[in-house]
Amino acid sequence: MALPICLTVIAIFTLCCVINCNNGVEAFHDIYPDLQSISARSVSKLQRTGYHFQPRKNWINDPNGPMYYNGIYHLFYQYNPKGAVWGNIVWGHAVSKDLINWKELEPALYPSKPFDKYGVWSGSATVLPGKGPVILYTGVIDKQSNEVQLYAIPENKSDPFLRKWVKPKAFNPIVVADHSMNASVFRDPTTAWWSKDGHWRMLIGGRRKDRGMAYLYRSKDFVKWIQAKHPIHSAASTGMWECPDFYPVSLKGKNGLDISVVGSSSIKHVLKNSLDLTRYEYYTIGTYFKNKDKYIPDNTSEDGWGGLRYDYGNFYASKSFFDPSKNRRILWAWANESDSKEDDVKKGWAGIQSIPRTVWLDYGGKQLVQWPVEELNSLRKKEVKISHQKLKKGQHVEVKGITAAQADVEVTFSFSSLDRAEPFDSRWVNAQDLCSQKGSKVQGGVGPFGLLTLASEKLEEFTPVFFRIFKAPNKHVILMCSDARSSSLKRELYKPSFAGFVNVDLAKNKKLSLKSLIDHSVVESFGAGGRTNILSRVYPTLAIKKKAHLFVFNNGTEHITVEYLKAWSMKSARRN
Ligand SMILES: *[C@@H]1O[C@H](CO)[C@@H](O)[C@H](O)[C@H]1NC(C)=O
Ligand SMILES: *[C@@H]1O[C@H](CO)[C@@H](O)[C@H](O)[C@H]1NC(C)=O
Ligand SMILES: *[C@@H]1O[C@H](CO)[C@@H](O)[C@H](O)[C@H]1NC(C)=O
Ligand SMILES: *[C@@H]1O[C@H](CO)[C@@H](O)[C@H](O)[C@H]1NC(C)=O
Ligand SMILES: *[C@H]1O[C@@H](CO)[C@H](O)[C@@H](O)[C@@H]1NC(C)=O
Repeated sequence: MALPICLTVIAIFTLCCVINCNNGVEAFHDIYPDLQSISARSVSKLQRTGYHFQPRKNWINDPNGPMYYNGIYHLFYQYNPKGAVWGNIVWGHAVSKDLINWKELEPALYPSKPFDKYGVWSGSATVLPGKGPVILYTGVIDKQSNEVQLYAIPENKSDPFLRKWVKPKAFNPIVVADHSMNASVFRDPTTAWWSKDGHWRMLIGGRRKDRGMAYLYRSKDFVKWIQAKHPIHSAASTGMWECPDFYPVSLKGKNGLDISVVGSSSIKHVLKNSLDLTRYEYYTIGTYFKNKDKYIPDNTSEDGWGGLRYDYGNFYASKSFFDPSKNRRILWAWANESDSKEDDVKKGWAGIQSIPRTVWLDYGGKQLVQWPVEELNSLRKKEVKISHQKLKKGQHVEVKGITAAQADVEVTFSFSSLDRAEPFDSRWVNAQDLCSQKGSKVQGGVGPFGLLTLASEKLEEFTPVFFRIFKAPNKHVILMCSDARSSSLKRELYKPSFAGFVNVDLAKNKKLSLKSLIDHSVVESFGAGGRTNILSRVYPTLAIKKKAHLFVFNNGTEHITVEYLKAWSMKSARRN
């Protein structure tokens, strides 16, 4: 008799959580105790990705502690070994030589000590020169989710895969919240950076009332940590800052920088926070005043809910690391499912990682640019091309000859005039709302034009990824959408019209480029060379496997030319 009551309570709890999100009440995750230990009898291959990272089965969320060490890339991730919804969390562990083909190992961290008995939550890795890697992570010490910060080190640094990690008794926990802080919103330590004053520094996410903040700690020996007087930065009304990430970027070129590079005049810093309240992230670009232990965003970077985003879609809890082997900074994030928990239990899996992306500062220094790591190209097989294809209003042309459900496509569109651009209404501040008003089916002036991905032959289902250009008083406004509303005939799915604005100047160059990585249940798109990016999770019912099609389309009065398009069938990555 207890079961139905219990289910009702769970349903109410989940609902409360959803309703209360905006009041700043704990929204860390919905919890489904009845589902979290149901092991899948079989794993459904139907919507599984071919080349995005996901473990063989069960639930994953945040990427943790990504690093490069002795020729091997390590990816850890929040993982439920027992079921396909959140719960029973351990640090899953996979290793790779190329960031694309992975070998899954046994979990690296699992609750084993009084200080992490109720959870081994997110954290980061730091490679100490001459000493090897150290993981900093959050341990949950009680059922009230009070959190402390811990460290773990490899049991045997000579093991090339660093399979086993130990949590030394000495000094653990290394950081606990002081009495002025709320210990249940105090988590996700960053990679530490080293300064010439002889200290390591790292950040921990938190909140005071509604103010989101990144607490700063410093240490001489990596085990005794002292809290700085002030957080490195905070912002009003942003709620809990999860998974802060803080790193330098170069003002000169695409090379990444080691996290400890500071103070030079040719760098800026990036601070990214994942907002627990809204479940999306934003970042600012600014200056790190290391003598004052302060970070101040540039006045061109909005510091709040409307700020710049790495990705305007399904992309959360991201984390970057510096790859010294190729002098680049690489960014990962968790992309959750858009179907129901019951679907996930049936599938036997939930959650994928984005394709790892190289990230650098755009010229002008006002935003970041991202692009899939070059190693992904090793999966390209059959290639098809289209060039100088004109598209009139209402026209769509198929890109034939590739596996459209598992593909990589790059296209450059051009147009001869912006005269027909629709007027922009200055009240349109939210791109996603605008895309929901002006989707691909609403014909326009210049655009909508772009790709129809994961499309069924007769377009009963398709996920359009497209641009639409508006005329504002002194400039043009470019909207990029990845609209899931027509993605599936299945109704009970989350189908947002994800969108962002694209900040490029069309006066000089009447061209826009788009790249989409299509992988069964994910469409990960990069607009204008990676300046605006959107990852969508979609679950077609007709446009699956060989029945998926890819088209280019135009639904605006201005003629559009596909200057150049290349598309590739993609091989599956090795994932064990
Ligand atoms: C601390 O944070 C938790 C989780 O958001 C919240 O439920 C609790 O009310 C907070 N405590 C205080 C004293 O603000
Ligand atoms: C450490 O790993 C190396 C390489 O795998 C191995 O040769 C060595 O025996 C290991 N040491 C211990 C103490 O297990
Ligand atoms: C923004 O800061 C720059 C210098 O960093 C300054 O020249 C400019 O006037 C500022 N703009 C605004 C709107 O405050
Ligand atoms: C183009 O617009 C027409 C008219 O609204 C609509 O029927 C059609 O579905 C649109 N095409 C796409 C690809 O959305
Ligand atoms: C991913 O799933 C959708 C649909 O359930 C939610 O609306 C999002 O909030 C969720 N995203 C994250 C980061 O949890």
